Amino acid sequence: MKTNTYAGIPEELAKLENAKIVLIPVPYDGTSTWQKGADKGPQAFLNASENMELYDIETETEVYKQGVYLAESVTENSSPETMVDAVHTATKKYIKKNKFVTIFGGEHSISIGTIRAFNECYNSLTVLQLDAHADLRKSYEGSTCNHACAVYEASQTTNLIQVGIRSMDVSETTIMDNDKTYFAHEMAINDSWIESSIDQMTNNVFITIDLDVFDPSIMPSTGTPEPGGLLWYETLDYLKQVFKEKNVVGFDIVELCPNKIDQSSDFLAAKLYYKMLSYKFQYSDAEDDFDNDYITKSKNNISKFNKDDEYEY
Ligand SMILES: [Mn+2]
Repeated sequence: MKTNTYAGIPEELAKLENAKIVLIPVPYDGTSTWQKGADKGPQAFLNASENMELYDIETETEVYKQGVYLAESVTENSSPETMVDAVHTATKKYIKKNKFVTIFGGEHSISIGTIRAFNECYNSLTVLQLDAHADLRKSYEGSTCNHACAVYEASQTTNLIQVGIRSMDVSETTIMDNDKTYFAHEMAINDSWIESSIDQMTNNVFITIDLDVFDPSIMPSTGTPEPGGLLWYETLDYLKQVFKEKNVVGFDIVELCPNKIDQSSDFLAAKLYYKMLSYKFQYSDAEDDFDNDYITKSKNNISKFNKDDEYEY
């Protein structure tokens, strides 16, 4: 896959030593239960990115000038567990190189590895999950690393906030924290979720976006589409606010399941990724040094998130 630079940017800006941003593709689709194809997501995303204008009108910036290094794809797929380990290792490696680390999947199980890495490098981590599905099962089809379990570990070890949820199994109700869950049917009639969810975030926020959080009318190319999802501008307004008020330490985008006939979803994913980078670096000059402020915590940070940590900076 690694034949070009991200979005066709000049090679000088794509070198690891010059880049503040790292993009790790994870073309993994080992546990999906409905439509297969999330393994094709990263390539479709990269193809769409190459055909995208690189000036962001809204922020009046060209964020690619901060430098984007396209890392080697994580292709380990002998088991869900070894894939998660490989994603964890790659993510942590680049966090420790003081980069702004982003990951493009692949199905949602890859986020078990990305979240674990960020949680080991940041105190009081909030995980903001935008998703149609709760993904809170402790294990599914014999594995704790199934896509249906994507945020179970995060629910136990981080300050997990779930936004856009509209599909779940009754067994997940016992794990879900209702105070920190924003259901799509409620969001549709009352926009208090925006302020309320941001108030619940600690300063360090990792964002995991399952593209099925969007309405299938604008994002049909995903493994498990669900009606009643988020639209483009409300999502951007929300993300813009999160980036402005919090220290977003990284993000992943998952579950692009490309469709040869309609490529608009690939472009939505490409634009979403670029918008998020634009919001992150909106106020920093390309010449400014970047410090991602990571810390090294004890390796197995599996203690339950401390409620006293909430709202603290
Ligand atoms: Mn998901």
